[in-house]
Amino acid sequence: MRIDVLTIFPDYLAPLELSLPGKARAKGLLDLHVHDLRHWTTDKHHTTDDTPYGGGAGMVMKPEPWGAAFDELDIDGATVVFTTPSGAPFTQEMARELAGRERIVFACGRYEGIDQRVIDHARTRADVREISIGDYVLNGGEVAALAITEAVVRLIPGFMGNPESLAEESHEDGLLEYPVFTKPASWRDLDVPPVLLSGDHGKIAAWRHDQALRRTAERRPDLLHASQAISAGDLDDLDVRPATRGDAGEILTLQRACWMQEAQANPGVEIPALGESLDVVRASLDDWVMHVVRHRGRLVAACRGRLEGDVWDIGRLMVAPDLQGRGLGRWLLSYAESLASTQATSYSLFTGAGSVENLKMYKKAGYRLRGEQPGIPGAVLLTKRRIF
Ligand code: 6GU
Repeated sequence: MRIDVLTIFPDYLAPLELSLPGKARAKGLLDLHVHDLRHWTTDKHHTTDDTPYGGGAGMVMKPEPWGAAFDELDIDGATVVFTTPSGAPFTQEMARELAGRERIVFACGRYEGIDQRVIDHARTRADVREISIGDYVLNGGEVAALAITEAVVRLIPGFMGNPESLAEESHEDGLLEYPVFTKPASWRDLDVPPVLLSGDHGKIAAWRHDQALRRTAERRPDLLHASQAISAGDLDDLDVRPATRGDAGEILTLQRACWMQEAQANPGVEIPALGESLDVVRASLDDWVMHVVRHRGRLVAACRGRLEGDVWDIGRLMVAPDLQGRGLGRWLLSYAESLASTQATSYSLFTGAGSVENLKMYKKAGYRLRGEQPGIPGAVLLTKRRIF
């Protein structure tokens, strides 16, 4: 594989000479070239930026040096990666795909970005990707090019001594990695989990899978598919998506079915979800982020959330009565948490003071009782701090 990096800070890419990419170069698997974009400027100040047409803050990278660099580096047929915070999020899947390319050219943007015509022009000559490495802003795309290169190069066939260790790593099977331990078996009064010393490989594999699931549910519920919450094999093909107005009728039907048992568990308590009309349910979809779960077309579960100050308020967590008790509600709760906007620092929800099963599940999921829910006699408020 040949990689070219175009940047106005070539020194930033010095680490590429080291460690993993360095090893790949030594093995002859990687031919790496870092170029200073200023080489293709024509004025004596080596200018690479200018003010934006239409006004606005910051500077924009001018097209001419990029064009000249693309011509000299002959990008035709290559994969050109523009690193930009407005790109598509970089994933392990993308790394795998890029590892199969003959030639990658990284174009590292600085300032407020690169003149759009540079990207449009590159598209006529090369396979263009605009990639971001996360939801935060760096001063330039150099660190991103470094990160992407490291993730890609270690996947080049023949690079890794032990290809199995690639397959077992975090994200490859869609779950976070399980915790790992080494000798000594006891250290500062902390013991290695006994199952790992048992020699029972079946038990060890089951424990690791369980740990991976727990971690993923806690830290990255967005990676979990609902079917992983369900142990009985007959409930695959779950489809989760944002609710639309067309779902309102089925939501109303399901919520009446689900809150009926709440009415029985909390005699005399007024339950908002039971009394609502179709119009109220329909209108609520504009005020809440509601998602519905379908199993082979049937609406079987739903939940909703919205921001109240810095609290992500979760509600209408419902699972069809015939499908309860399989972990779907627990999964849906972490899914509802994962929908929280970035400003949320905690989650809140309420349930009937007499809803023993709900309370058990919420407490297990880390929620603490905060007393009565204001405005709804007989209901209790539960909250949980968000872990970032
Ligand atoms: Cl690729 N570039 C910049 N400047 N900031 C970023 C990024 C890239 N990815 C996340 N933040």
